Amino acid sequence: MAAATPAGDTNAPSARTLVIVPTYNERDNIGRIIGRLHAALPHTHVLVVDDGSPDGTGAVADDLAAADTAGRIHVMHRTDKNGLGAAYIAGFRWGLDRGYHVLVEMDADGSHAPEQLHLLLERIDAGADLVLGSRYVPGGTVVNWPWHREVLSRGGNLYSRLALGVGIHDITGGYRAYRREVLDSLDLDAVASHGYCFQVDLAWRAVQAGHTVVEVPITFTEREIGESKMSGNIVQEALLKVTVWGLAARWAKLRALPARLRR
Ligand SMILES: Nc1nc2c(ncn2[C@@H]2O[C@H](COP(=O)(O)OP(=O)(O)OP(=O)(O)O)[C@@H](O)[C@H]2O)c(=O)[nH]1
Ligand SMILES: [Mg+2]
Repeated sequence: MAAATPAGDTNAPSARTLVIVPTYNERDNIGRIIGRLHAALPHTHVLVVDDGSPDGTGAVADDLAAADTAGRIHVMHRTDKNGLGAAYIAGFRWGLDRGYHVLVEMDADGSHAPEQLHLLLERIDAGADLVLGSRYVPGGTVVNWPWHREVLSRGGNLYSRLALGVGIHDITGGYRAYRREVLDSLDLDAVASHGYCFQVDLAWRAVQAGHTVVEVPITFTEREIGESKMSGNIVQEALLKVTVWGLAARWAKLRALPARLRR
């Protein structure tokens, strides 16, 4: 499974990279995104995690896998639509069981440019544990997003940064690369978040476990084809959970202070 990275290194962690792409009704996107990925980084493997898409995305992915003589494309078929978080957890387990060293999250809708994946992988190879593709650090951009989506996203990130007290600018973003040790160290069974909250949840767990989390600027482009699965429930879940985690962390810090300082 190890193949030379663009720099010709077969020992770098990124020589064994699995890109996990969760799909729900992405039949017109999935072939494009995998084609772009393999044009940019031919050595990467892909796992499509399809939740029984009614539009037949799963069958399209199967055809792509059968046609890839290099055996780089894999498909997991799940019967129920259980949200992005559950799909990623299943994908992580699959990849960890098969010995991949780096596990990447990437949307199918083209919002995350495969041509920029090397930026994330280079940081992993340089020693980072978790690399976040970030829209909100210098050099990061958002293309074609309606203004209300950007306001919501920026607001959610600002709130998370303040509530959790972490210096991460794009903790809700879903373009990231994990060194396998990060996922091995986390209790994946305990992660029950969906949507954006899932992203915050995992980054927060990684920070708390003492892993090195870094951000690299990316260009995020609004999906051109297919429908968004974003909903009000997803926003509510994130707001509530981030508040609870932030309060819990502050409470734990306070309790750790000697009694005389608390008075
Ligand atoms: N397997 C699986 N994939 C999902 C589910 N919900 C969303 N996805 C996929 O997760 C990725 C992100 O979903 P999007 O609908 O693009 O959500 P988003 O990026 O937050 O929203 P937009 O910015 O509006 O596109 C896409 O590849 C979706 O097909 C789900 O329940 N199961
Ligand atoms: Mg999207």
